[in-house]
Amino acid sequence: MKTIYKKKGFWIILVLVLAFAYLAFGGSGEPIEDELIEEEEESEPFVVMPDNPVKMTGETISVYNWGDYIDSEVIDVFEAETGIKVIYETFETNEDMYAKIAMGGSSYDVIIPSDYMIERMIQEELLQPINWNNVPNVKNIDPRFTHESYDPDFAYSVPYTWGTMGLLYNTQTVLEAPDSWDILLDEEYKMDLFMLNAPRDTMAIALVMAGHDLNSITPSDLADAKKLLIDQKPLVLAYVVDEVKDKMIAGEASVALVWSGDATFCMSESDELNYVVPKEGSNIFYDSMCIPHNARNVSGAEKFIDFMCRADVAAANYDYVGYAIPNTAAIELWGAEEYNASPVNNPPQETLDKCQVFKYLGDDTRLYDQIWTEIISEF
Ligand code: SPD
Repeated sequence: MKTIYKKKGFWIILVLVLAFAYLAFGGSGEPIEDELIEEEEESEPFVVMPDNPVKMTGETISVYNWGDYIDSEVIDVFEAETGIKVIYETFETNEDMYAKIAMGGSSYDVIIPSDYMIERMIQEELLQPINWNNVPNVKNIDPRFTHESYDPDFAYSVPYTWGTMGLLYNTQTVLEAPDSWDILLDEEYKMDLFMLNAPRDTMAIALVMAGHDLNSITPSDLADAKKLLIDQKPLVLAYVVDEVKDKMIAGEASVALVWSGDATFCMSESDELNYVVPKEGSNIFYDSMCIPHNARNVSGAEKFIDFMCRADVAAANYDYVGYAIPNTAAIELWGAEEYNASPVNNPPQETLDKCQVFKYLGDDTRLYDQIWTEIISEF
């Protein structure tokens, strides 16, 4: 069996122990009290590539997912186990994904939208119900994440990841830990802030900053949010999505509006970064696997979704992607204690109580889109 997935922690400990033994007793047999050699983190396997991959069958499935949101080696294992080729495409925002599907020109077998977009796509009959008999690994999904408001009958969506929006900040330049969104308007961080290039998400935070509900459709609330974002523009270094991770790790700005999974990833790469969900409240989101109404290979889609719900696969994928997962068996396998110790994965109840899920806003969505276009076009 060829090992392809590695859990952080195990190998690093082994390497450190061996390094210590060598340094302490190597050569002369005398203990040496110098510092240990630090090695790159390695880890133990979660999922293995089969020794004898099945022959490719000619069958394909097309998967449409967010950028940087799957471990490509998971896809390799799926192909080797099933003989089904995965055609994989990515999008940056729910709105981009929706536009492509709603236009009707393209057909995908599996897509991974967020809550409010799932609600919209169910209403518009762009998704098909899932046959749970063909997705037995759904048993691994924590019931706390099923029957959510956007899919109350738990018929169309299989939870993939979840998280919050918050501030990722550099502790070397932001000396006092922020607890408020107000830092996003602080002149001290002029050209030192990244904002998300995602209309619904960024508008929601602007609404909260202006003292309004993050699902508001009241024109005067939206006008306040728009003004706030336009006034903020001189402070913004860039509106970004996935690029925010490399940029924050490289220390290019002090503060960024991010999704929590990206914060987890960045914090695993840099000790200088920290994450907070501001006291005024925020968004909690759920991204879920769905089968579009016009999927060509429904049975392949079900196999893929079932595979992604397998404990070993979801654990491996979490290890790579960093977003919190709703898969109890995978969390156990990855290490529940370490997983739950992260306040990013496991926010305190008082934080969660201040977070809201986005609702689909019907025709008023157009107001958001118009405002966002004006904000971005003037950048
Ligand atoms: N790099 C992919 C990030 C996907 C995050 N989804 C968040 C959705 C919030 N509405």
